Amino acid sequence: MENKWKRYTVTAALPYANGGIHLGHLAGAYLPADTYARYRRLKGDDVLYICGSDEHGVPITLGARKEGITPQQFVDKYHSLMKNSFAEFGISFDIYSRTSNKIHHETAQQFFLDLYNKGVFTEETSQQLYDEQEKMFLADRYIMGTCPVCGNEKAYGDQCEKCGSSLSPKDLKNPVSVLSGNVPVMKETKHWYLPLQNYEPWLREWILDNHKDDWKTNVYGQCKSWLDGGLQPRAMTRDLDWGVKVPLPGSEHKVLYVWFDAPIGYISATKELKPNDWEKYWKDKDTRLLHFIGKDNIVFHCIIFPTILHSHGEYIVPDNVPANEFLNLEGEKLSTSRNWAVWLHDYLKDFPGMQDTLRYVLTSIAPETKDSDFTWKDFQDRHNNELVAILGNFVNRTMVLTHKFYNGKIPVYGNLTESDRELIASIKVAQQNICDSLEKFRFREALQELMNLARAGNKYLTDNEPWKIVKSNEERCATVMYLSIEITAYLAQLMQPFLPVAAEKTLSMLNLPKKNWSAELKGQLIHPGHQLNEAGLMFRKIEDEEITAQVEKLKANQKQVVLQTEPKNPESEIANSVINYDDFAKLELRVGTVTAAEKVKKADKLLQLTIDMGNEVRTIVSGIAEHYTPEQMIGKQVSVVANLAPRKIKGIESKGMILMAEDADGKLKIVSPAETVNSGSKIS
Ligand code: B3M
Ligand code: ZN
Repeated sequence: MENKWKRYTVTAALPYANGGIHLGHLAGAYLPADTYARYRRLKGDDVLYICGSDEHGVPITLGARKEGITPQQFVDKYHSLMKNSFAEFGISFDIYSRTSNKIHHETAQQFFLDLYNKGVFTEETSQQLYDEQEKMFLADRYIMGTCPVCGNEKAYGDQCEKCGSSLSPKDLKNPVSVLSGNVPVMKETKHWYLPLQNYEPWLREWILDNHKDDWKTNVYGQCKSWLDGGLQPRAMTRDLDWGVKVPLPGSEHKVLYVWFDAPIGYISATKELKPNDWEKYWKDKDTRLLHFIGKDNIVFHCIIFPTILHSHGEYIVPDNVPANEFLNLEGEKLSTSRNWAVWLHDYLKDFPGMQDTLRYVLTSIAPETKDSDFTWKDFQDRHNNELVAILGNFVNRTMVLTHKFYNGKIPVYGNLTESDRELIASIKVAQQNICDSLEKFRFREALQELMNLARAGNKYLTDNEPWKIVKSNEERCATVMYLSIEITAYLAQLMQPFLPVAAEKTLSMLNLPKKNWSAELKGQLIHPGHQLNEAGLMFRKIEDEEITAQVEKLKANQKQVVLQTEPKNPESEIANSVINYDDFAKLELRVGTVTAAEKVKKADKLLQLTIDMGNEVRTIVSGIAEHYTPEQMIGKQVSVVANLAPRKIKGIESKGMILMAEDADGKLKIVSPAETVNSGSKIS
């Protein structure tokens, strides 16, 4: 296949420096991009794989505020955590930079000035949402409310994560400040806008006409619906102190919008890596620019950033944006706030040296066309039943037998049978299919092709049983072993983009160098007389206990976070627990009158209360025995959560819960109406 591209600029979304790297990140962007970059390098292409930490934006300032440290301390901490886990995992970035670097601030400011001087931006003074208590304009993730498109009540000011719509704070219904929980007021401020609507004809032609056939349908479909919905001007500046300063006079407290500066981070990183040579990776039409991202980043990489690049005039735009859908975990959506995630730094500790297993599993279940699910059981099964039993087993059998029969020296083979020739042809087919699939970003399919070749190898050994004919038919045995080693050699070369550690091991056992896939991966890779090195084990088995431990850890850590969200200061308490009126309205709160009370046997803290709720009498078990005697409770009016699902406590069915106020010294006091009301009165 003739390749029209001179070089490749491969980017993976810059992760926010606000946590670790989890499996969802890996499966979404970093792993497919890494596999692809490795493939291009093996083909001998000029490729740069660019990434770095995104250190601006509200996720950073909110995170720092929560931890009680400065944004700089916060990003320093998470940048090194992420950088280290990527490196240890073997993601082969050519550079992993960060957007707090000086070179990035300069590059982003210059880019902004270039557009400003070209007259690209419109300048608008308008009323924006403002938090009076915090004395701050509320942009992006500082504001939450109901998505006007899908009704999600937890949409952010810049985006609804449920339906993917790109939003402005003023689009939200019932907006609430994430900082104070207050309803914001309107206040005037000036900003610079990118008039996306003016670029709609260009975007339509570029995406809808020119990339109908080569972009993934999920990506193309999202772009089409945005374009059909009509584009709006989008502010490229914000009233904040953390970020890249707006390089215009009178803008001391304004910074560039994080989605303006972050993608330019790809360019700054390239500059940092290739100070004298970076331009051809961004400005030459023969360079293929590819953005690997998760689906929540599509609008930014397909509409906004390309418009920024295009309006500048000197830059190329992406040729493809192979965005993935989401990876779920044990049937549930990954969530960093609930800590429902498997963190890469934890994985590397628990499964040292087993990077390839995670690569294998995440590629096998890659959410390429729809969301997919990672489970620890499936992880174990795929490792034991596929990597160990198919690939590892074939390589191991071949190596061991060759050492046993020929002291590891490749024998002279005899005549080839029809089935031998078919086998040789199938190697070529596998190689071609792997390349074709990788070219189309179909990583799952490519990996399947690799495994099919290993399956064919196993079948060949089993069908021909060389161990039975080693004495009786020396020539045939030699041919079978020779061809098995030849398949192993192809497997070792072809597994490199997917399983780099295993590939390295196998090549070293085979005593072979890496081959260039374009020039050298053809014909015989192994010749009679070649000496193999010692055989070693490629993969160990994963035991049931290891998997049980992981599942337990996942659940335990999830609980920990629930406990930790106990507020450290009242401010963050409010920030953590903002709910909509609708959430509140779901609670049915009523006043009840205690008509009887007794201690619950064998439970020091519990009282069993009989409560008159007006039109019914209920039993509620409550943890107040250390604060009230049964006698004190009788006749008291209490506030009851009346629609709580019934629960058995010490064998007693408890229907509802009574509200308590906790004093500073830990004493509980019942919450009662100030004056007596009818039993069953609604609290609202
Ligand atoms: N940091 C969003 C994210 O991590 C953002 C990506 C920037 S790519 C230029 O999902
Ligand atoms: Zn929505």
